[in-house]
Amino acid sequence: MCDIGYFISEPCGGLCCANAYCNEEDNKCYCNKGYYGVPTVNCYKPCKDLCGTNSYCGKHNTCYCNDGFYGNPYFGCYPACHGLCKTNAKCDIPTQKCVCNEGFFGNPYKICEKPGIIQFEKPEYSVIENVGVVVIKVIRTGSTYAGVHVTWTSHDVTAKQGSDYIGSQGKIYFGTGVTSVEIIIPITNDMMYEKIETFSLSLTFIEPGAVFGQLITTVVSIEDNDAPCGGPCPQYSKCDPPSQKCVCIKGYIKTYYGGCELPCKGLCCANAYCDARDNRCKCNPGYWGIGTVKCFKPCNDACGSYALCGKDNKCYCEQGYYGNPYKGCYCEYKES
Ligand SMILES: [Ca+2]
Ligand SMILES: [Ca+2]
Repeated sequence: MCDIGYFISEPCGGLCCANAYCNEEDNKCYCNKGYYGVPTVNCYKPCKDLCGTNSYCGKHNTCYCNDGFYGNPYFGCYPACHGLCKTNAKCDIPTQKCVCNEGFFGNPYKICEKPGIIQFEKPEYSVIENVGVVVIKVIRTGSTYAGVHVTWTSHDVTAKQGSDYIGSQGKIYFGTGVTSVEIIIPITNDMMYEKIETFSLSLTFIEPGAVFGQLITTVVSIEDNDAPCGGPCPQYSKCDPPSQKCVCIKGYIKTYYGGCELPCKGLCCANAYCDARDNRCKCNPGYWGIGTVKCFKPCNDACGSYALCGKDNKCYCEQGYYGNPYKGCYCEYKES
């Protein structure tokens, strides 16, 4: 029972609403911890305690994602692209998809790299004509992520497109992960002797995703394997490069049948010569004999003055002269 003059009074006059309490010290209503509002009217949990992870209750008692977080704040907010963007990649906020940074290519969820470099493997190639093809390698270093088309063009130097090799232009494709692609150029085997012939190949256009390196031109030499003059020249002849015909070597002459042989077949004996007019051996002037057998000086050149060599190869004094024809003849007869 209360003393006289007193009556039961409820704390704070019983005015505190639900989720509020009366503070005995000042006899005032306050919202319970974690509740907001006017404690005599309505105490409420912000946003009805519905905000998910990484979100907060803001204006109009509405949930909002924390700064740098995205998604539905009532179901929980997540960092940009769920934090899945890897090296050299960033999150595209509107789509929440990872993309490679500008100038980089690759899989943004794994790695993005600088564009691959495409160029010829070697500055020059050599091929033997009868091999049939030359295989020219184009290589890619660095990122191999992008699928890239590359075009090439050929240029004649001394070889001619269409007759010495086939292919004026073409296109090659580097698929993802591919580091090397071959350009195969057919070489014409013309079976004709010729000098080394050359042509060049240039890379001309490349799709984005890769860039050209330094080596975008290569020179191809076609080495001839055809024999000079179409094969070995006959005996005593050699190939004349300008005309590509076999010609007789020095000192030899052409025969009626196309071969080469020594003048007079080389049968002339000493002190004889081959007469080009009839290809026969003749004794040199002042010599007697048969050009292919023996040529000799008449009487061995032993006749003295006013003496002549006879058909029997003996010396005789000229008519009207007397004496020893080997020592010299005299006009008058003298007892020797
Ligand atoms: Ca050729
Ligand atoms: Ca040839």
